[in-house]
Amino acid sequence: MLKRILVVGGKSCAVLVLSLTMAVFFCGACRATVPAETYRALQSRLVRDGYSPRVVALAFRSVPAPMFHLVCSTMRTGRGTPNYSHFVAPSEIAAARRFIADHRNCFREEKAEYGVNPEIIAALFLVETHFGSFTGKTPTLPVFASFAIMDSKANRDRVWWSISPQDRATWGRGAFDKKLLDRSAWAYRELCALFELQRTRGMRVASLKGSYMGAIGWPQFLPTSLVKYGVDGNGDRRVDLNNCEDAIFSTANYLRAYGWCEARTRAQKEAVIYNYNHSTLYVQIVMAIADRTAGHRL
Ligand SMILES: [Ca+2]
Repeated sequence: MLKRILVVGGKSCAVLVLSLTMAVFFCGACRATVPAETYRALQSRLVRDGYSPRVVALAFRSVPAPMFHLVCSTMRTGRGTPNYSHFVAPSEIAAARRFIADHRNCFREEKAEYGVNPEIIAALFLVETHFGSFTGKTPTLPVFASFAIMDSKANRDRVWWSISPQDRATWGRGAFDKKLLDRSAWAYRELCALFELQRTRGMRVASLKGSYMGAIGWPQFLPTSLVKYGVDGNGDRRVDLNNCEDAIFSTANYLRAYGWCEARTRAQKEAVIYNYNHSTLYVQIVMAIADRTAGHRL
């Protein structure tokens, strides 16, 4: 069956336990009263960029106070290297094989249309969310709104004086400001993608939830990737990355767009996965899972 690309897109981040812990923590911060001026400049910018004033106002009506703790946590230095090694435990490889077997029909259709091997999709889902078990409960819009308002010096000052003296010394104010300004620009693009999803696909962006860095669904796509690569895999004319079939087709679409099907050498395949998450360790573990999961029959 030909699947309809509702074009809506992807990517990840994953330390699952950390995600969950932080999601609970940050949701707690969501109940504070929000002064009207907090997001005023951000809302005005969205309207200037062409989004409906009514839609923007409605979306921000229940947005909680900025998650300064979240922003601060991303500016801590000296954080440890993530450990992905448990993902290649025999029980995890067995789970990946079982996942492919349980969704054999969907993978057959995906393979016929996109040509992406199931084991690489299964490996990504395993590392990202353990096959949809940990997609995150942090409201997505407030995450991007919190980073987007870091274009204000007053907001950066607040983060600066909330991180430790050691972190301030490691960063230096110039590099710290540059990093947060880059994050602000990134978050604004993602915020625009959310409103694009609402405008073109009717998604209710105010109700979207995901990781504490704004990644959504089984494959942990960012909104910009959802816009570009989201695919309706189950034929209900919606793209929902918390639906397994939609997640499989969307991830296949993403990988094909980044050249997976033309990649012949190991290095070429690794380069495709690197686009998904800019971490060499991540790439190595995803490839290792796929290697060990290969050999199934569709
Ligand atoms: Ca669907």
